[in-house]
Amino acid sequence: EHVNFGYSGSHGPDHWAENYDTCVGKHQSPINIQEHDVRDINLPLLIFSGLDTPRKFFLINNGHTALLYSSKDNKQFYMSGGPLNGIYVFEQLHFHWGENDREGSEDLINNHSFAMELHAVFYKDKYGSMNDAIHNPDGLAVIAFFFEAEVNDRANPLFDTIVEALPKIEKVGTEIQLSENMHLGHLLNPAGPPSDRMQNYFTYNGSLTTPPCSEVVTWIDFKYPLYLSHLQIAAFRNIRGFEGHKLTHNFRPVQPLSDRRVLHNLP
Ligand code: 1SD
Ligand code: ZN
Repeated sequence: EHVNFGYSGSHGPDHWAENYDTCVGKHQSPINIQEHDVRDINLPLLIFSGLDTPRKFFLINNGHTALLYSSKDNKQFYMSGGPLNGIYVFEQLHFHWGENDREGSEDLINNHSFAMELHAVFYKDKYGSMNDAIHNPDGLAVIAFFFEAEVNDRANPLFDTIVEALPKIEKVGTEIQLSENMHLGHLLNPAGPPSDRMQNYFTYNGSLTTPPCSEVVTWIDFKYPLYLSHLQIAAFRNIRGFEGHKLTHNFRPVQPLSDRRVLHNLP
């Protein structure tokens, strides 16, 4: 197993630029979103299509995160509108977490770290694939959901299928098909689309939060968090990374905002 990057020690974020120049770029992610510095704006409606179809999903431990993807022939989950020009096709979703519930998100809001962050990665349809899209400034769009630990420690049943499958992908490179077809619409938007919740987001131009840190991502961060129980979040910390240690944290520290301005779409 070849470790190309990690989250601590000699492979940690401070060393990424040694192998990947872009990681010291001026428009990197994640960032700390300061609400008093954002510009309120009314963007066109952010539109999702194909959210309502339950799909077969695969869960994989790639050594950096737990990642879900749907079968390749199945490209019916699209996003458009909002800050985006053109149509973006869903590729995969994955998670970032920390050693405890007080850290774990990549972007912060008013210096606040959430316990976890979900990224659903989309590439621009006209570029045809993730690999080609990544070479274009408007190539990718990532929607981010923050998670808090439920104060009453209630589990979120919508995430049970994923959480229960995590022990089966403990080792790097392992992959399983989820036992139940998943309904992304329910998972990401329990209130049922379209709703104001999905129109209340921050958006800015940034990068992949992992090497090669390409500055090609339109970030869309939903303001209101989702909830999981403490135990559901803790289950993610048990999957293993490259050296066989538990992957206890996999978030990149915040990067300078530089000359960028974060927009806040008013629902
Ligand atoms: O960390 C992910 C990485 O796993 C990969 O999915 C990449 C896209 O190729 O995106 C980054 S992130 O910026 O979505 N965290
Ligand atoms: Zn991510």
